Amino acid sequence: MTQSAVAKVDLTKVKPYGDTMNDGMMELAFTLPVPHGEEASEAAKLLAKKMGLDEPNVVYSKDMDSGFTFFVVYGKCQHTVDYTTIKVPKVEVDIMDRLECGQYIKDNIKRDVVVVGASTGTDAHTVGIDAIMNMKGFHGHFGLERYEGIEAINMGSQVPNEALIEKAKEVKADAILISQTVTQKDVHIQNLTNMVELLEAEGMRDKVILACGGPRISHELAQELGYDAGFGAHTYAEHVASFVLTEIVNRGMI
Ligand code: B12
Repeated sequence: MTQSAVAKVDLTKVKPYGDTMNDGMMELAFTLPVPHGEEASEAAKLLAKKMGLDEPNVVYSKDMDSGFTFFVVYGKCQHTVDYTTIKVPKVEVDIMDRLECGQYIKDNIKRDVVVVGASTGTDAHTVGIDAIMNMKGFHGHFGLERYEGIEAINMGSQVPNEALIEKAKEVKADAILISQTVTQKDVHIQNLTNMVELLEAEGMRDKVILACGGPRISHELAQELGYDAGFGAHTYAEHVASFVLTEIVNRGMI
C-alpha cells in the first residue's frame, strides 16, 4: 500500500480496503444449508446484499454433501466505523522482559512466585497454555518455566476446575492461569464463570490472581466474568508475568 493511499484515510469513516481507498471490498466465507447450484449462489448473493454488501459476487462455491454448500463471496461494504472514538479496555501494566521480571521478584517480592495453569473443562487445546508456561515458549519468547523466581505448574488440558483449584491450594498458588480456546455455544463463558463461582465458594477468590487467555478472550470479557485480567492473541509470557508480579506487589501479597 502506498503512503499516498494511507494519507487519504478518513479515520472517522473507515471501511474495508481492496485495491483502492474506500472501495469497501471484503470477502465473506460461509455455508448455507441448501444444495449446491444456481439457486444456492443466488441465495448467498441475496444474503450478502442484506448484510450491506453492494455488488456481491460468488467467487467460489463447493458442494459440502447432504444439501449444504460452502461459499466465498466478495462485495462492497457500504458501512463505515469511526475509528477515532474506539476505546478498547486493555491490561494496563508496564511490560518487563524475562530478565527484568526475575530482577523485579528479587527486588520487590523476595520469594518464589507460584503460578498454576491449565486449559480447563472439556477444552483439549494445549498449545495456548503451553506457549505461555512451557520452558521453550512461543515465537522466541520463553515461557514462565524459564523465569527465575517463578514456579510454573502447567496441568495440561481438559482439567476440571475443581482439580485446578485443588492444585492451587496444595502449592499455595499466587496466580491461576486458565486457557480457553473452544467457544462453541459459549462453553468458555460457562466454564470460566463456573471457575469464579467455585473459587468464591472456597473463599479463595480474593486470595489469588485470576487470569484467563485464548484467541477469543479479551480483557473486557475477562473482567465481566470476574477475572483480574484477560489476554488474547499475540500474548507472550512476559505480558502475563508482568501483570501477575505487579499485582502481587500492588496487593501486598508479599
Ligand atoms: C491445533 C488445533 C487443534 C488440536 C489441538 C492440539 C493441542 N495439543 O492443543 C486438536 C486437533 C486436538 C484440536 C481439536 C479440536 N479443535 Co481445534 N484447533 C487447532 C488450531 C488449528 C490451532 C490452535 C493453536 O494451537 N493455536 C496456536 C496457539 C499458540 O494460539 P492460541 O491458542 O490463540 O494461544 C495464544 C493466545 O490466545 C494466548 N493464550 C492462550 N491461552 C492463554 C492463557 C493465558 C493465561 C494467557 C495469559 C494467554 C493465553 O497466548 C497464546 C500465545 O500467544 C485451531 C485453528 C487455528 N488456526 O487457530 C483449531 C480450533 C481452535 N479448533 C477448533 C475446534 C472446533 C476443535 C474441536 C472441537 C474439533 C472437533 N469437532 O473435534 C476439537 C476440540 C475438542 C475439545 N474437546 O476441545 C476451532 C474452535 C472454534 C471455536 N471458536 O470454538 C478452531 C478455531 C478451528 C476452526 N476454525 O473451527 N484442535
